[in-house]
Amino acid sequence: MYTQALDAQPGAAGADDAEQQARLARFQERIDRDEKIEPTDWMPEQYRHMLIRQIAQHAHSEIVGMLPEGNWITRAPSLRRKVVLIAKVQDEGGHGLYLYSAAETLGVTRAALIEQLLAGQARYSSIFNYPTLTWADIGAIGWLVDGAAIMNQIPLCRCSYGPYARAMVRICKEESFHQRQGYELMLTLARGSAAQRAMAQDAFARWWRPALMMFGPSDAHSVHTAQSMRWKIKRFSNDELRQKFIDATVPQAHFLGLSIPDPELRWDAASQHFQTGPIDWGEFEAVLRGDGPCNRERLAARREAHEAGAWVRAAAVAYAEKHPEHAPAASVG
Ligand code: FAQ
Repeated sequence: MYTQALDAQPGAAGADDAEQQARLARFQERIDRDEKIEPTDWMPEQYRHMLIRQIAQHAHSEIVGMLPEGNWITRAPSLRRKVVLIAKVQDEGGHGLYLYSAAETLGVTRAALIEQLLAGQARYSSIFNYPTLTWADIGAIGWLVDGAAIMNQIPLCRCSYGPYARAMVRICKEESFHQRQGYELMLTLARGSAAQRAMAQDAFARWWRPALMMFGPSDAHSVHTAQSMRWKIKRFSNDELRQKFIDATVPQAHFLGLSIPDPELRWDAASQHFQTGPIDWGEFEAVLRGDGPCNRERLAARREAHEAGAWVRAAAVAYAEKHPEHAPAASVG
């Protein structure tokens, strides 16, 4: 396993200071040359922790993110919409699995990460603590939440850590399909009856600001951005990505004929960007503290699913013990 190589690497404590500095400098040179860092390569402990933190949060977000949309699978208005929604929710589950696997290459186990999530000790994206009240919310999530996810995640395909970057390539392709299905759903509603247009407008009004918050705190308050960008984990700051998303999304809203739920939104000719009114960071912090509209409900649903799935895990272990010849190659040894 990759983790054995990590265990064997010399720790900072035992290394002579000058040697450690030289090693850190060589590591940074590799990053600056845009070389990929692979699991068996030497890496600073802080780099490894930074990646585990971000990849785990990302994986948890995908898994918890299945819940708001899963809520509408039984109520999708047509067979076609139901099939598409089931496929999308399954994709999110798959993304979680690729990401937990990427995190495992850094020396943590998926079981430990899931335990942290269920214990309420892990972060996942703020956006999934909002409710899906109407069918139009499914369109708004695809258009705005997947749209924001793509804006944030395309640069992660060039992240310096190989396994994360490679996982993101496929994830981004699937997220693009998700975004399009959401936009197509909104377009159908926007071109539908007055009641459908009102439903689309209402969903847009509720999801717009939480979608802007997905990009994280403003650059002035972001704890990790500077180091993360030096290590080319993040390629753009939170505010840069938020602005790209706003500039891409406002014309899409205009095309749909929806009004932007922000009276202060305006085109700024000098900067050539749309400017929004202030973001309610108090609300963002409340959601991160666990006091968002659905935080408790989401964790309760994950715990229930985990307990209900105990027999599946037990059966898988029993099967693996009976049939070691079927074990995946990566887990042997
Ligand atoms: N929610 O210093 P920064 C998706 C935390 S996937 C909750 O700026 P960083 C697909 C942050 O962790 C969506 N917490 O941190 C989908 C840190 O806390 P810590 C998830 C947040 O890491 C669609 C603290 O605030 N995407 O949508 C949030 O440099 C539809 C300080 O922040 C990813 O995870 C937040 N919004 O930048 C699925 C992408 N923002 O750890 C289903 C990868 C910040 O010190 C349906 N992640 N925090 O306790 C990233 O790009 C980064 O981690 C950021 C945050 C940009 C999220």
